[in-house]
Amino acid sequence: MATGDSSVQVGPVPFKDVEDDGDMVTALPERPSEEHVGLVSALPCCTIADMKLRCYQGFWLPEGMVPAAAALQRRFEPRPSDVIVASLPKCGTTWLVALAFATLARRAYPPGAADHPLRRLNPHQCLPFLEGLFAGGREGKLDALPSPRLMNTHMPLAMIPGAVPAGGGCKVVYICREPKDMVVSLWHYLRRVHPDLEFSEVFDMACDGTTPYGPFWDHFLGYWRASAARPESVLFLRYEELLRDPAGNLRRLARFVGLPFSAAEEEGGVVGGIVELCSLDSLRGMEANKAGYMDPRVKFPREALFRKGVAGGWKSHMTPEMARRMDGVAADKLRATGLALP
Ligand code: PAP
Repeated sequence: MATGDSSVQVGPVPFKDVEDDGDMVTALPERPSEEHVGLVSALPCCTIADMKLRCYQGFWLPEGMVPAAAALQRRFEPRPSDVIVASLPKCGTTWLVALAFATLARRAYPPGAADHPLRRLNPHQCLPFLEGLFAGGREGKLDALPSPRLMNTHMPLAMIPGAVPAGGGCKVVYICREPKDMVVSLWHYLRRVHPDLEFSEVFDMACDGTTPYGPFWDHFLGYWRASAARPESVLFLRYEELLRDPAGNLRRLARFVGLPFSAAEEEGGVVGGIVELCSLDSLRGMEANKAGYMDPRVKFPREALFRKGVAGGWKSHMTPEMARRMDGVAADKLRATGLALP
């Protein structure tokens, strides 16, 4: 399905501008299609806030995404110039998506431009969501996009083996977050639609590895190991580092994708302009992020993506015992891997 690489660098274009399905750009399929029901229903199942998860090859995927995982494994063929933004939900996806889009598209859209796509679209509407397209049989839409394509996924690396095979593939930028903050963020998000959801329920599932796309440790590790083995193909970023030094990490990102900021851009304030455009306050203030839903069927408001945006918020949600338990799970699973969490 992959087409030849375009030598003319015109991408990335805001996906919503070329996608005719309106708000379905960010939508998840709720159920697997008829032809996949047999495959999916045989898998172990659990439920979080009405969302059915199925354990597929060791990862707990929203059940509508299982066929997408199988299809991605079989059919995803990246172009060498592609960039994939990857993350577990609630680890800083929206922020990284915005930063990556603003960086790769800065020639067409300087950060100060009044018509910048991030001033009229939610960041997620700017990128195709890989599994959303593959789940709905709409992956052909990727073929029509100009290079370089910028895409987004929550899938573990094991589900997109074509992304970084030895000696080929494309570039992947991953963002990792302190898992205690991730679980707090996930709970706040889910309770916008399920107000009775107990924090302890989401916490227990995270410790058991059964939150969406988890276990979190295996998700982190897949990308971590690939970044250690092929640093030119996988950039492993951390939410806490991005908070501490957004400009420094943005420069890393730009160098990694082969578009380092020039001296003229540095002098012209482009780095600061992108950091400012993509800051939590800036994005939260955009009309496109104040109204509307991530998915017209499941009413998660877009504004729920922009909450506190801090490191260490877990301290006001977890008892010391809960924190010890989750730290213990992470330490146990990550022991001797070289991956340390903040
Ligand atoms: P997603 O996976 O559903 O897209 P994601 O963007 O990864 O969600 O996570 C949302 C978290 O990122 C929220 O964290 P919190 O609940 O702990 O506050 C949100 O506030 C934070 N976030 C979103 N945009 C930004 C930003 N521009 N800068 C810093 N943090 C951000």
